[in-house]
Amino acid sequence: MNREVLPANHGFPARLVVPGLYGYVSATKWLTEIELTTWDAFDGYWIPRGWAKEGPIKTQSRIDRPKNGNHIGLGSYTFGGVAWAPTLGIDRVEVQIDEGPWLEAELTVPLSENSWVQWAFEAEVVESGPHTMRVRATDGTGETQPAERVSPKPDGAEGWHTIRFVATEDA
Ligand SMILES: Nc1nc2c(c(=O)[nH]1)N[C@H]1C(S)=C(S)[C@@H](COP(=O)(O)O)O[C@H]1N2
Ligand SMILES: [Mo]
Repeated sequence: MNREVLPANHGFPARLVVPGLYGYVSATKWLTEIELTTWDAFDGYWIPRGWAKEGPIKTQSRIDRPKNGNHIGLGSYTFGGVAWAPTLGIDRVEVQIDEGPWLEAELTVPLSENSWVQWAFEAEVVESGPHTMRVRATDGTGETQPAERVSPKPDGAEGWHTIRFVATEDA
């Protein structure tokens, strides 16, 4: 890792990472034994515990700036966060402030279709008081992440990340 022998706390002697799959079905580490079997004949550790056998990473996006509950000043503000859709890539990220229109954020150039993409959205905050903000991403196939919330179990969370922030004159 980083051109050095894999350290024990990162999984020595072997670390398996499969792009596009959640860790629980792909990120084996601290390998002690390999058994040759078939997909149907074997269930990994988490499967009998109620998690799905296949765990493709879902298209997701997140608001990091501001944090939920933050106070921000009136005037120009750069909202920001990340989005990811391995192995499809991120096509676009849109944000919605209060009940306004969905507007496209700017994206950084991703390292690959598998990597997280940073997004930024500059806006003029003119109304003081509480506001709501939502974000949603669209992947390389044109599919937009679903609005409805779904819990992580059994195969990954869904829903549009939503935060509240307060605009004040003296933040
Ligand atoms: N040996 C071993 N490998 C494991 C696990 C574990 O408990 N033991 N947990 C898995 C889960 S659930 C995840 S999310 C990833 C986390 O990898 P990380 O250390 O890079 O966060 O490792 C996976 N590999
Ligand atoms: Mo996990």
